[in-house]
Amino acid sequence: SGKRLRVLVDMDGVLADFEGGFLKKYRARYPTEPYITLEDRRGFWVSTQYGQLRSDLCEKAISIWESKGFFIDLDPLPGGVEAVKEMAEMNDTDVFICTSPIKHYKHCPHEKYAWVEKHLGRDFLEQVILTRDKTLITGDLLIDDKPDILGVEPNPPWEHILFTACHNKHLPLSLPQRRLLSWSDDWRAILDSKRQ
Ligand code: DGP
Repeated sequence: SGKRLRVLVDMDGVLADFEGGFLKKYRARYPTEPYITLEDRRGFWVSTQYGQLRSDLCEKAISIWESKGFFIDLDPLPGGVEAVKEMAEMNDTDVFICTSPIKHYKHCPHEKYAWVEKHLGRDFLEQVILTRDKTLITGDLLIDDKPDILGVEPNPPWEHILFTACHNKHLPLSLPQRRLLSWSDDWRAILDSKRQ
């Protein structure tokens, strides 16, 4: 009974391993440059932390995700594809992948669609939302690894569930924010808590 539940699921850092893919390709392209281990990552913006390590490393970091093949080559994070598929099969549940493309648009938007087709199937392309402003999208839940999700709408309708990632795992949770520690955590209970 009640209305349908709408779940928005972020892509990079939630379904696709952006951080692992970045580090692997950065080290391959710049083998003699210093790097930041995933254990030492702090802050959402990779380029900011690399710029703090040495100022010229900011643009070297950016060059990695602006390269052809970066987004399509990202590995799925453990359990994410399976969880999203299961969610989509649940009664009274709509799932959308809600992801912000980078502004260097040459490869990223295309490869995000290609990644969804590859890992979730062609029919799942219907569920893709590309937006730079997630506050404009309506939903009951937004599962996202970015700690601060801001935009032009000051009161977004969704509850943000912070998905744990290397860059946010040390952050104190600003109550009443809830976390999903991984896709092994109880995401079904979080969905159930929002049902009427
Ligand atoms: P989303 O996860 O949907 O909020 O998208 C954010 C995108 O930005 C995602 O592809 C990761 C990427 N990203 C991570 N660090 C940086 C950075 O320092 N600069 C830029 N431009 N993008 C970054």
